[in-house]
Amino acid sequence: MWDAVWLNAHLATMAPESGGDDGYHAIRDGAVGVKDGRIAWVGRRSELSGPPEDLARAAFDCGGRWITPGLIDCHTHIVHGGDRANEFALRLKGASYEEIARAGGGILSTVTATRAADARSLLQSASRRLEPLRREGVTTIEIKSGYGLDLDTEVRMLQVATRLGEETGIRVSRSFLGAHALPPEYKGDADGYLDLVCRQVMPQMASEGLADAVDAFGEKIAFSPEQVSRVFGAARELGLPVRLHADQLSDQGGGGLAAAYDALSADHLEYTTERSVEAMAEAGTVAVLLPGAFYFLGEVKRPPIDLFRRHAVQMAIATDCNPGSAPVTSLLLMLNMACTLFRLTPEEALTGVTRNAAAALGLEEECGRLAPGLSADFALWDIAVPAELSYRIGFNPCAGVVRAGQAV
Ligand code: DI6
Ligand code: FE
Repeated sequence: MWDAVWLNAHLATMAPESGGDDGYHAIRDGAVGVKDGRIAWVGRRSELSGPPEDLARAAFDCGGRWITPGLIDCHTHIVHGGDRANEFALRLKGASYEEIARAGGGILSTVTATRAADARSLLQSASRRLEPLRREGVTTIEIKSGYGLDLDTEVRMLQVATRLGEETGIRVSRSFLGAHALPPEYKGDADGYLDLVCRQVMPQMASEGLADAVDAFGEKIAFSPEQVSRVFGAARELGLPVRLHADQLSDQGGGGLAAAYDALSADHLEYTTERSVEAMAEAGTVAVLLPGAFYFLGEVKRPPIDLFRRHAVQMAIATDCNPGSAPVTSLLLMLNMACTLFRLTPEEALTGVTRNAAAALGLEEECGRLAPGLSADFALWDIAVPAELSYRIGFNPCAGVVRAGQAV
């Protein structure tokens, strides 16, 4: 006996094992059975083994709406203090993102604001940003540290991320991003800072179970490939998987570097070369595309989408929600931008915030598809066809969100 069954819905299962001849692996007039917070059965309503009241304690009529897996935002910096609206104004007057960063603004201004914020205010401001994502059907979110750059603040950020998940019921995957920028007290001493990151902060994160992965910002204005390698080597020793902010503003061989450490994902990738793409394909590293940052910084060089397709690298899409380069709190808008700016198909875009986003977090056996055994995370949509999710701008057709079998 199931706890509940959802009926009279079309299912975009996003699960190749469901068959179907499009990228949604759709089942028309389907049903989803749920038991103990997990999906027990997915299929056509006509193939149910009996009347719903014999199969489940509760039956929900979805009124012909669509069900997709709960959406997954696999790259965010949603926990942070302050904002950078002033820098936005400066950039509009002609200053570049890199110039602002080199002048001590950028990430470091958010570090100052985050260090000054207590856990309560960090939780409050992050909750406000999470709310619109939740209303758009997001049931899993990745959250990075990286605006503390000292032991106490980095720990506080990931504690707040953990709390955010506990209080909202949304699944939170946490990444330690100590190697995000060089803090002012280590100016001119990157090695000294990386000593702190690798010998003290990261081991403490690991022993307290505060991080699910380790991230780094590989860029001319951040950390070199050698420095990133050092961080990844330390992560490997602690048994933590890695991901990388790679090749966003210049080609640093970031995609290949991430792949060399079997990274779960390499993110941004505007300047990534075919060599790196091949290495990513070989390692199974997911390409996380961040069209909101591309848009907001007015970039013109697009990530090599055709190469990802040709080499069968999985593509995911995320908001990058951060105060400097992507003050974005709509994942649906990112679907639209992935299609309009990067020329993804609507099928690829939805795959990028479900199945492939789960893979980017190492959660492919937990969420991201409508398939038996996975967590019962799904979203209900008032749409006629799934492509509508990518097509509309500023319209939210989400009619309900279920996480682990419960409405959230
Ligand atoms: N993600 C990041 O971590 C950096 N860029 C990006 O897309 C910097 C974010 C920031 O400016 O605060
Ligand atoms: Fe980022």
